[in-house]
Amino acid sequence: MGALHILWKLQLILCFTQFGKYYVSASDSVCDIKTKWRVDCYPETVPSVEQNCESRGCCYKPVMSNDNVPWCYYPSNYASYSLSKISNTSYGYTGLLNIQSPSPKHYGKEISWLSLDVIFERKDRLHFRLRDANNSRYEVPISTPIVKKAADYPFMYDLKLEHDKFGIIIKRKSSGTVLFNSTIAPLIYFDQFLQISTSLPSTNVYGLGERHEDLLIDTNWKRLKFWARDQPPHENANLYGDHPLYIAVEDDGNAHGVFLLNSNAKEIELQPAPALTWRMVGGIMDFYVLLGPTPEMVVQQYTSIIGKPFLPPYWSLGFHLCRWGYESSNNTWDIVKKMRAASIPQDVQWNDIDYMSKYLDFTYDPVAFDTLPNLVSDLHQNNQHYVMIIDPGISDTQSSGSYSAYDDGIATNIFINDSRTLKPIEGVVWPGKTVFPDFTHPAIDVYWEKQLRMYHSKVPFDGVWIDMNEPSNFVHGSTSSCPNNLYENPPYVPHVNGHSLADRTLCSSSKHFKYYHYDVHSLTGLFEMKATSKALINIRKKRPFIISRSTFPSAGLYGGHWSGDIVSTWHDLKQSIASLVNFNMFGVPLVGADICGFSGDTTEELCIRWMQLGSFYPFSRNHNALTSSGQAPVDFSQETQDIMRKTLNLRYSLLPYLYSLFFSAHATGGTVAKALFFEFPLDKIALKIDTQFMWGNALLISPVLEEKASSVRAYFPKGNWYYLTGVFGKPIKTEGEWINIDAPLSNIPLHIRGGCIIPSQYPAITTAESRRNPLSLLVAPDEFGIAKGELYWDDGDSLDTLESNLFMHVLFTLKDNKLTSHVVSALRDEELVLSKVIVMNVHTPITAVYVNNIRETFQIGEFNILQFGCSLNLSKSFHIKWQ
Ligand code: MIG
Repeated sequence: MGALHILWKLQLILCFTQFGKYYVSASDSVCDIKTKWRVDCYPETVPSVEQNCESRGCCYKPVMSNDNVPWCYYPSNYASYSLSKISNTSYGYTGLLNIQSPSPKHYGKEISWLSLDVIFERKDRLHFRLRDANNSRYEVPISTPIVKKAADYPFMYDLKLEHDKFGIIIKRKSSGTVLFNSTIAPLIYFDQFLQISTSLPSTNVYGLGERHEDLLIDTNWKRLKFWARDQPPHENANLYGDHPLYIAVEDDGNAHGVFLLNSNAKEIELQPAPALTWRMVGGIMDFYVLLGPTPEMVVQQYTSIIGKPFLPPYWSLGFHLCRWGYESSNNTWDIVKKMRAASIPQDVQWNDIDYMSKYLDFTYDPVAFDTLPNLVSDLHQNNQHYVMIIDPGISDTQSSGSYSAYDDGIATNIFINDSRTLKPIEGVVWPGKTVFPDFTHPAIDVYWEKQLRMYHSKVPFDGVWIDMNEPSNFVHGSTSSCPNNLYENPPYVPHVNGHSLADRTLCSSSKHFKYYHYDVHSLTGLFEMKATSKALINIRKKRPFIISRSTFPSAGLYGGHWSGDIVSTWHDLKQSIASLVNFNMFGVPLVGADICGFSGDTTEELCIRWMQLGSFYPFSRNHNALTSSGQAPVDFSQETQDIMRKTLNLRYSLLPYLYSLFFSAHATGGTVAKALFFEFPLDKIALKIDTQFMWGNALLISPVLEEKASSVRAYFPKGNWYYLTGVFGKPIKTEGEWINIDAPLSNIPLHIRGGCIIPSQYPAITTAESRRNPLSLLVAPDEFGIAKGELYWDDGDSLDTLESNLFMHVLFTLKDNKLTSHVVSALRDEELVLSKVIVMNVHTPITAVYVNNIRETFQIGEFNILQFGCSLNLSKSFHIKWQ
């Protein structure tokens, strides 16, 4: 090993010319690398030319092709780090890495000594990080588990460290599949340019957001960018949030995840090897590898690091209506009244920025919105809720003493400062010139709660919509531009939209209490969610409801997300599916897109199809832009209103199931809505499907996504399925196939999977009312006549019902014509009644049904559907059998 090492060094020294330039010639064998394995040595926006490639010590070989194959790439012997010391610790290993020979200084200050920690945190979760061995660097200030002692053997992974040219190789023990292998390219660690590559076991790669793209990530030389940005969603752009997690499905159907905990501007370059390269402009390399082996388990392992999703209030699973441009509280109220008169379910009415006086946060327009408090109390009297928007920009141009949001902030020095003046940095947003609260400031909670409480005493809102928190700024950097320094102009700028970190936001060198904006920019939304959540809990003493535009890992602990300014097009209708299943992977299950689209005018048909799909968004809100034509259900014809009412009634009838999924996600950290591959990772077709999705493991939603279509070509993975809409109860038995499903304008195709039992409830126009109705069970047997399901229930609005054990949890099982319940946890005061059971596809004839041994009348309908009534308190175990 030693001799090789010396030889290796010698070779590098020979490559070093006296002009301080590295030199490799493309004909050198070290440049003999297959095209698909080339790792980009010149990721800058301008194409590399031979000279500057070679001065980096890299290989230069042009390739004529349409994709982005790098012409300049790392030779196989490029200088990297060597692992010079490694020792065992109670948690795993600690090691020391030393740069083998200094790299060409293209990226500023190189860090010569790195410390390595490998932590065997759990048998299914491996953690490793690389830091500067001598100086502390910025690390993401979110709380993650601190593990001081390795998990017990055996682990699901094998780890190998390459010493001479440092590399980390992680295999899945059971299959030998290599999940992570950083030896494919040099490790690079400059102060403002960090890079590490890994091979991938397959091209089935998912996650990595926020994106407005297909579900399956393109590994054919695709670059993804991460830097929170007020960016109307489109392909190839960095959007509002940053979620550096991918999930990959291996060829044998096992799944793993890789999470890089880093909040600086970043890029990922994917290549067809398959492989990928992470590039970041600061922070440390802090990686977690999650062993699954199912995609659902990967998400649970991920949320074991970043935190499990909050439990939303039950009412927030109802239908929400919003638009920008109601213009007055009376107009807003009119819509609410029309919705009630049309008996269309609505739980929540929203207001956009037009409610404010001069767009000032924590105020309302005393003229146009004079009746706002009356509207809110009317909503409350009708068991409905009210949510309004708050933007982070605080006006700094109001007369002194007249605007406490500014005055209090100045008094406690809460705003983000300009690094030149150490005075609040000023940008421009809706109210004109504004300053920006520093949500990472230790005193932010007091300040933020005070403002919200003051406004709540005038307008008792029930939740907060936080927008513009990338943060968005209508001027570049600030009203007095940005200084010229390494934060504003780092040696390498990821290919973010706008070509500059300060574009449409604040100067990167702005000073937070402890951090530079450069490091914490993409955390703005997360920290605003956190402060808003705390404030809401203190003010309302009930479950908080927050929807945020910008998000980062851990956002799901505090609230949900909507996908921003999409367009009223069929394309964006379709793309909303990938975005909602992605956010479920990111631990933010409460997610939806603006139903009927935000900008542009919808058509009646598009809006019908969107209301149908949107009635299956975990967060279901119709929202519209300022100048777009009306798209509330009551803005359309009677026929259309009938269809929209029908689809919302369908949603409301399924809310006990949806709520159970949220409860389970809160308790176990999994998903609510998911892509088909989550349930069918071995099905090659399911791996690509993003035109359909599932609620839990039971419901398959196959929306119409095309204009003038009256059927859907839907994919049904292997198993038994039953129609819930259209021909109710009709069975499908398949080995996995595409089936044309009728979908007249009045219907969204919805199927239940054999093997599942779901609770449902008679709908009503608010959840407060639907919650009081008795429940039904829908039982869908698999090929062996077996089915399982569960129900979670609580009062729907109190804090910490899980922690205080104030919830009901019941398991249902069907086997051998017997349906039984097992009460894991019972309700104390409330009584929840089961009044009906529907069992698909029973074996006939049936002569008798016994509910807790008492004979009950029953019906057998078409497709052998068995149906009977009952009156059972769900807090008590029951057994039902038929013969
Ligand atoms: O600069 O508040 O994404 O939902 O209607 C636009 C007005 C600001 C962007 C949000 C959108 C909202 C709009 N906002």
